[in-house]
Amino acid sequence: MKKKLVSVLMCAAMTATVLAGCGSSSTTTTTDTSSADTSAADTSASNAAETTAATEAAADASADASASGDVLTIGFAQVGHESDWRTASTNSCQTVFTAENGYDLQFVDCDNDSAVQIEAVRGFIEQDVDYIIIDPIVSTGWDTVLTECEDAGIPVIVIDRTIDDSDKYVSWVGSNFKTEGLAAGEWLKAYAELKGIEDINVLVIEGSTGASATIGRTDGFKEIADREGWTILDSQNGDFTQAGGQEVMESYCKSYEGQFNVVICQNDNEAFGAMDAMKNAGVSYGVDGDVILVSFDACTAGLEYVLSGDINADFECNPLAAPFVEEVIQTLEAGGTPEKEVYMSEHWFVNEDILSSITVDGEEQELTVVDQAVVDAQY
Ligand code: GZL
Repeated sequence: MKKKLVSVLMCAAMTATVLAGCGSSSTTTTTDTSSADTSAADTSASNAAETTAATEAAADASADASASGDVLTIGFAQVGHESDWRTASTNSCQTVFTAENGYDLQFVDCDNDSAVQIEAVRGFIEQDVDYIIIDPIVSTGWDTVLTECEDAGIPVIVIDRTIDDSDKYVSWVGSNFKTEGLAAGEWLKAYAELKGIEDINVLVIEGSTGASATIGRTDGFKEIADREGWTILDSQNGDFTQAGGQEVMESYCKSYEGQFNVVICQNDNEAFGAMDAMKNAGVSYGVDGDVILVSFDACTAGLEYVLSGDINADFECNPLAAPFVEEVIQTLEAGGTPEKEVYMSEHWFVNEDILSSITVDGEEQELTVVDQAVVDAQY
């Protein structure tokens, strides 16, 4: 018998933040807060404030649960521990779904193994948890186990990466990965024009094969590359890890010596590895180098490299989904219907103050020049 909260306050701030600009394009808009005219530090602070408001509102409700003795058991099947982004994502959930907030979090690190992740979800069904959270390692192969969750009467909330072969889940909270890829392409086009760079020869270090983040970023960037006639010399899997990024970049430095002037890393940890490989191969990169280096995630360490000029531009993917997942759960507990899609707010970070915005999918989106305050405010 599932434990139900006896008394649940509706969250005071039922906000699912959808930014009109900065990388979010949503088919489900409940709150539209544009950050187009505020600095990133202010916006990061306002995002933090929104997150805090969401957390406080939901925590008030869940604190009632704790006080009344009702505890919600949450099963969370996490991708793994491959990157700084993943650590921030895990920390977000472990900070929100605590005993004092009225939760019992059953956390499984699936170590980037899809079979382990499917079995972790089956384990949650056997445990008869109240809710299941999944960050899907890959986007397919989910309908069978999601049907088992549905048959067991356990609501599923998907975060971050998407599930593309089943809709048997209540809500998805995450980012538009294709928009991130498009933004990287549009920035590169505008940047190259300003710098008078005509020939663009790109090497891509992709994320994990089959991950929707990889698929979206690859498709988005390639759309601009095809439109602009750029050459993508190669595109290989670096598995979202620093070791993977270094290994692929070492191979690229041998195979494409002197042929490339742009490297796209699909997350910061790959970029850290690629920097080591290029340094060892005597290839200069960044604002003062021969190779333009672009990354995704914009974790704190990534923004430090943007500040130093080692990374030219970093396209954020926001890992702090847990407060919005808690709002979904509290809505369900109160008998409400949560949004099916909740898009996180994101920013595009650059080193040089030579371009104020780019146009992505017809929307003008602000670029944020990184300073120490921006780094300090990051996740
Ligand atoms: C994107 C997320 C990706 C990050 C990587 O939402 O799934 O996985 O970009 C992480 O850092 O490994």
